[in-house]
Amino acid sequence: MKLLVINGPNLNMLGIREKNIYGAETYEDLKALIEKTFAEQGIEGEIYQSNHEGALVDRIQQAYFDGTNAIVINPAAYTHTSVAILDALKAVSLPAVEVHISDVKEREDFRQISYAGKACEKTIMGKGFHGYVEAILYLVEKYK
Ligand code: CA2
Repeated sequence: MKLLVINGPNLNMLGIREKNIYGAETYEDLKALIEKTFAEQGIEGEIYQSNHEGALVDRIQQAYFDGTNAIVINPAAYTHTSVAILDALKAVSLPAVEVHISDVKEREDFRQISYAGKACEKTIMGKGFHGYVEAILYLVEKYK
């Protein structure tokens, strides 16, 4: 099984600011946790991060051609604005799980819509970095 984890804008800044919302651990720590989960599950995995909407769309499209079986995605702020990312997820039609580190439903009104979430079969939020582990385990259980 080949799994792709996609992270959107500013998530590379984890642990630097807004520690009260996203925790003190860094993006490197998050990548290490995800890599460990890939290894424990015996699956092939890739982690991709970009601050650019079009680059995220390109990477989702690439997943259709490179043998990816499922996607875990935290589109970050683009969650709440990007129909392009929603359309890309629909276009590739791969099983996808949406992850948010914070509990988005307890936050500002402008965060209450998720476009990408409309193409995802499950959303995990408010569980910190562990949400990524949960998403991977869900997809492995269902599709491996
Ligand atoms: O809770 C999440 O995972 C979010 O996707 C994070 C996004 C936010 O726009 C979404 O509404 C919820 C923001 C990620 C920005 O991360 C930062 C990290 C360090 C310092 C500042 C922002």
